[in-house]
Amino acid sequence: MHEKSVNKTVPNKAVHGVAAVTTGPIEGSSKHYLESDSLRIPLRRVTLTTGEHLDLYDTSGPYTDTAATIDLDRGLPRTRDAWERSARDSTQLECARAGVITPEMRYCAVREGVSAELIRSEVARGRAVIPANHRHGELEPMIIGKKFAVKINANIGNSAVTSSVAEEVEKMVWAIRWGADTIMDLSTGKDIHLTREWILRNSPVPVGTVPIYQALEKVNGDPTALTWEIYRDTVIEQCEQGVDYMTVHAGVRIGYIALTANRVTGIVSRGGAIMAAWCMHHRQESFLYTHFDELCEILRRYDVTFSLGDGLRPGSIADANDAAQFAELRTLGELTQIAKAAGVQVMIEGPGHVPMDKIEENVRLEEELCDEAPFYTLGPLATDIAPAYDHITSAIGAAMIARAGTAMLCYVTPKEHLGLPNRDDVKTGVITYKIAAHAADLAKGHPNAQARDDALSKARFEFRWLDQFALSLDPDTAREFHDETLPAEPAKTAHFCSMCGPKFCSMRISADVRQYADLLETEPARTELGFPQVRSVGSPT
Ligand code: IRN
Ligand code: FE2
Repeated sequence: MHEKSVNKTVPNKAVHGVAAVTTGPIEGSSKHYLESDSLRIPLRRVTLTTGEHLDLYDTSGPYTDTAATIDLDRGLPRTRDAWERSARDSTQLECARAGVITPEMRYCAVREGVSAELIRSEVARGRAVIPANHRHGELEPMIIGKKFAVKINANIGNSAVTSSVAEEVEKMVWAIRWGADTIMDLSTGKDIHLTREWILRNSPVPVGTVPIYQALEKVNGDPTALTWEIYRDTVIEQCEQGVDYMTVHAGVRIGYIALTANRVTGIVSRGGAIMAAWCMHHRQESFLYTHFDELCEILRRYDVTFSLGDGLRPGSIADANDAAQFAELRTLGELTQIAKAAGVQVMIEGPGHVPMDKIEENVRLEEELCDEAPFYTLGPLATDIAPAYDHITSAIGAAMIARAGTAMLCYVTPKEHLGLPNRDDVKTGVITYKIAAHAADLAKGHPNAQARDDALSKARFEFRWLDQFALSLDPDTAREFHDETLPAEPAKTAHFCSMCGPKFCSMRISADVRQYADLLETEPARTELGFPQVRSVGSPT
């Protein structure tokens, strides 16, 4: 039922459809590039009405260039193919260990505002990953690790019921416009290979997948008919296309399944449930676990990063931090060692649904068991009682877990538990998660994070409405809300808004307070009230 609206927004024109998604610069920003050693790193420049500007990390790809459009058939230029090839036969992890700084590392260093050496050492230590398949030439590399800005992932992809290829590419472009650092194509319906091909050829951000979904399509949805060979061939097919990271639920071992028997919500992971069904039917250990070495060999060849899946994550507050969840985590730790020994980059997926008091333990255990491999969590939702608002229930947990050291957050949209997200849900999910990630960056003292808050606060205090919009995560909605009551142009510099009206605006009265202070006639009077000796009215500093 809820899927209906999706098909209405964009005509189902399959591959050759004309994109209906917004491209071109974000309101109040323009695209710039930083040239550094033959690399061209994008940034988003917010030019303020004061003449100053602020440069922001830019995930949006060429789509926010002036007059940019989506050209589905042509795809993005494969700029990365021309980069020096030293890293082409090995992984970022192997290069980092050998002391080699790759172009991808230099690219990430400029984006993060840190030294390339810090990037290299964090990758070498396995505490950060650069998901970058050798075959994803369209990629603008990025790094995931707790020393760097907290990243967010947006899940897109069709289901058997709804959505076309063009729509999925549009969702990707839309998600990165608002700040998604990576996207995952979770398509399960028809045209899986084609959908992924078009997403990859048009995506400047890393693309992740869950290969077991496509493998299941190949056996017509019957988990018991899966085989290692079918799975392996699917992984190779996706590696060849350029997928940058893959969720592999290899920690769901047959012996752990009974631990979920008394849970309130059993196994909620799709991949986890599929593998549990296979193990129980065949009464055999998971082929993902028994063939893990071979899987490492394949991923190493392309430098595809493992995202070790949390197939036994808690799907309800009642099940958080239980024996099944932590048994799997221990196995993920063991697999992390194997993957890293094989030169493959690894991150670890985490929950799920977790009450606030049990969140930190998840990070502590993950770091201990998995040798600080980057943690990548789905929320977690801090309560179960708000379907239709699970972007919020989960952003609460996401902010907390990111502050505790999680490197990437998988977004949750308002449609979670209810239906496939449409374009608006994707934007809401991304903006909500940017809030969680940025709040964590601030608390962690990440360089650059606070500059944006300070600039916005200053604009707010000085009634520079246009600057306030431009600096916000969602300028369009901020302006729309403001203009709902005060649409006239002069209101863009007015010293009040319709929330309090002119007489009750605390910021305006606060400016008066400063003026009164400046009118205090004698220095002793100033000193008595504790004001500094000299200051200028409305000084922005
Ligand atoms: C992230 C952390 N834990 C799970 N995820 C995401 O959930 C994962 O990256 C992928 O997008 C999706 C996999 O869902 P299942 O198959 O585990 O339900
Ligand atoms: Fe859930």
